[in-house]
Amino acid sequence: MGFYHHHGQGYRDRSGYGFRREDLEGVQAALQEQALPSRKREEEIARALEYGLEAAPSIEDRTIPCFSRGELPHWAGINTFLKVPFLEDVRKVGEHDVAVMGVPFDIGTTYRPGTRFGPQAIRRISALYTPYNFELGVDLREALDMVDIGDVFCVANIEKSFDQITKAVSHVFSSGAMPVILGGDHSIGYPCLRGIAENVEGNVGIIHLDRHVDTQEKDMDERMHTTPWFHATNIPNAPPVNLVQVGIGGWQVPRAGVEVSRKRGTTILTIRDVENMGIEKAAEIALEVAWKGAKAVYLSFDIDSVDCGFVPGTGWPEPGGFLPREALKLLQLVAKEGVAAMEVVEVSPPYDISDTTALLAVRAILDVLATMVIHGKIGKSAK
Ligand SMILES: [Mn+2]
Repeated sequence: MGFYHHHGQGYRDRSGYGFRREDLEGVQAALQEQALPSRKREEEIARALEYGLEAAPSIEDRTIPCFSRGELPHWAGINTFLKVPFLEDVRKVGEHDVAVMGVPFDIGTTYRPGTRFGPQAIRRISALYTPYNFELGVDLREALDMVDIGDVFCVANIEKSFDQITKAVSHVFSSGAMPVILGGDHSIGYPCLRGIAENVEGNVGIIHLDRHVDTQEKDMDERMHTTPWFHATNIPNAPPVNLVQVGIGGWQVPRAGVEVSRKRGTTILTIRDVENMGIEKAAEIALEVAWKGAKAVYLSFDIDSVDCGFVPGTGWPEPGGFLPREALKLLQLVAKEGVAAMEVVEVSPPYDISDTTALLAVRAILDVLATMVIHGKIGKSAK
C-alpha cells in the first residue's frame, strides 16, 4: 500500500464536477483561440525563409530560417517594439494603423534622470511578449498593421525638443496612424498633446494616470516634467474641463500645481477615490469628464501612478499608487471608447530592477491596443 493511496478521498470518487467548466474564462479563451487567423504569422514565416535563407539541413522545424527574422527567438534579432517592422521612411506612416515612436528625452526631469533610455528599454523587453493575449483573445499581429518608426531626434534644449516632438506627433497623427509614444519624462505630455490638438476639429480630452498633478506653470524656471498639463490646457481646444487626473496623491504633489488644478477645474481622483468607488466607476467618471463635448481623447500613462514597489525604474517613485492589475484594468476600461494617441512616460531604466518597470509599460500599451481592437476602435475592425 503506497502512502498516497488514501490521499484525496473527498474528490477521487466523485462523478462529474461541482462547477461548470465552460464558465471559466480560461476554458472559453482556449476555445476562442482556434477562431483567430494566422495569415500574418504565415506571411512572416515565408518572408523569414526568403530573406533569412532556409535553415541548415539538420534543423527539423522547417519554419526556422538560417538568420533570425521576425519574432523568434525572443532574445535575437533587431529589437523594434514587439518585433514589428521598422519603418525607415516615415513619410509612409499613414499606410499603417499604429506607429510606435520613441521620445528619448529627459532634460525636463527634476530629480532622477534616465528616461532618455526609456524607449530603448521598453523596446528591448517587449521582445518577451508574443502578439497574442490569452484572456483578451486578440492576436495583434493579425489584427493590426503596426510599425515602429524609431525615435524623435531630441536635442539638448527643452523648447526646441518640444518643437521636434510636436512636429513628429502631428505628422504621424495627421497621416492617419495612431501614435504610441514611448517616453521620455512627463514634460513631453505637452508637446505630444499639442501635436494631436492641432489636428482635431474640436476639443481634445485628456485621461491622465499619475501620482502627481503635473499642472504647475514652471519648475526651476523651465517647462519641466511637473508642468505638462498647465501648458496643454492653455491650448484652446484642450480645455482643463476635459482633463481628468486619476491616482493622484501622497507627498509629492506640489501645492503650486494643486492651485492651478483647483482654479482651472481639472477633475482629480485620488487612489482612495478609486478604491472606494471601484475601478469600473472610476473609469466611467474618467470617460465622462474626458469625452464631455470632446472629439478625441489623449491617454497619458505615467508609470509612477503604480506603486513604486512594482516600478522602481522611474524618476519620482511613490508608494501607495495602483497595483499593476488595477492600472491595467483602468486602462482597458477607458480604452474601450478609443484613444487618439497614447503615451507611456517616466520609465527610467538606470533605476529599474529586472526590467519590471519597462515590462509594465509594454503591457499597458498592448492592453490598450487589444482593447481598442476588441471594441472596433483601431485596425481592420474599425474600418
Ligand atoms: Mn508622475
